[in-house]
Amino acid sequence: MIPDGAEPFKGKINQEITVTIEKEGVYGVKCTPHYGMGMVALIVAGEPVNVEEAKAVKHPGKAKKVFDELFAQAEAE
Ligand SMILES: [Cu+2]
Repeated sequence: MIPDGAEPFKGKINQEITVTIEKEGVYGVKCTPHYGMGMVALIVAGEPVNVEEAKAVKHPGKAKKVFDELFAQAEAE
């Protein structure tokens, strides 16, 4: 769930990471051990150019519900 040409990023457990977003669009973020429990985030940088592709991604368990809520919230802003 990142725009075309954007760099994927990955942090280690319990370590802060700093990411500079270079390409506009939406970025899905998941906590690997708690993904199925819905521990996910959505970053919207500039225009959400890849939102339809991002919405088409399938997610396990509660992650789907949380992403649906995050997309609805992003669209309401
Ligand atoms: Cu987690």
